[in-house]
Amino acid sequence: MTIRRTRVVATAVLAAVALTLGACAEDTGTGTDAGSGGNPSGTIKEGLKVTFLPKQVNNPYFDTSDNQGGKPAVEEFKGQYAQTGPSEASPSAQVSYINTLSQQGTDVIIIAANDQDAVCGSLTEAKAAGAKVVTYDSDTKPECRDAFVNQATSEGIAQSQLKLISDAVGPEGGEIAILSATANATNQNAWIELMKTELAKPEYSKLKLVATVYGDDQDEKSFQEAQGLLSKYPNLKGIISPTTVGVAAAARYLSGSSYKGKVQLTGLGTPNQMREYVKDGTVKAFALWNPADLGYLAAYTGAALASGIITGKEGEKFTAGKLGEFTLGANGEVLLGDPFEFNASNIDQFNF
Ligand code: RAM
Repeated sequence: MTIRRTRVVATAVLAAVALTLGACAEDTGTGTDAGSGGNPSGTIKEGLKVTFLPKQVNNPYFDTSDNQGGKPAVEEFKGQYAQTGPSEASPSAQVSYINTLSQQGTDVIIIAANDQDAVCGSLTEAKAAGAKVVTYDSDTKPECRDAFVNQATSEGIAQSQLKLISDAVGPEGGEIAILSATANATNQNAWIELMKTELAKPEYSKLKLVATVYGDDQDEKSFQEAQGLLSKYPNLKGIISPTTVGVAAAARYLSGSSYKGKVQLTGLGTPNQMREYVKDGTVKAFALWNPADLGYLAAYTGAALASGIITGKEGEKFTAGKLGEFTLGANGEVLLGDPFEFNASNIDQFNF
């Protein structure tokens, strides 16, 4: 199911578009640099070897982005799809996988980086060996890859998370905490910094961030960290968990505890993992984008690079199959869209 782009804050519009299929690709570039190095009228080469390297395998979020988004895209342009990666999202765990992909002559490596620096050396070697490197979900430093496919702006994600917890906690406010993924995750760290900026706004003056803890995108550790937050901060009113693994684990903990419905929880979750907790009253609303669209767009971005249609410069344009035309923004960034809000009224319409 494709989620049409819409702002999480525009709830009236949300309800109306929740079921609308079809995507409207957005222009993200300035258009001032026409991207002289690319060939916009070129076509995607057949037979490209495209491999996805997520933060970790066996995470439903990445199963959806890669197997339900990346794979169909690669099949559309007649390439060879694969997914590989570590079972734990630790900073250097992806290095040996990158080296192997490089040795195998992989044309496109699509990576959600566990650390913005730790994978840079091996990615730079892979690029020197001829691979095109696309980051998706979680970026590296820009010089280590050719393009970054961002699921939504970091500002938009931070704003949605704060609005959701503020609405759930209510006007009295109180103490809140963040349960994140790994301490090195580029994406979560960017969102957390911007959540802190957002918290300084007058409308959130009654919310007080008392702790940020890390569940490392492991279910059991995330569960324990949620439990630990409640024992350490008995007045806690809400938790934001901007990770699909963390928010599902925290929901399971709260749902089976006396805090259910009293301590509010929001975050970034998949509808399938969160459905039961929305229905049992543990969670009022949470957000995400469509991970399959993210993987689909990342595959087409890599293919456009490997086919010389784009080179990674701001202003270059390419077509990403059913998602339409995209324009590269500053630092080779391609933007998928806006975060989307899931709640009791729409969660049954989604299956991922
Ligand atoms: C987890 C990962 C991923 C993040 C989502 C929201 O699956 O940490 O990087 O984007 O949550």
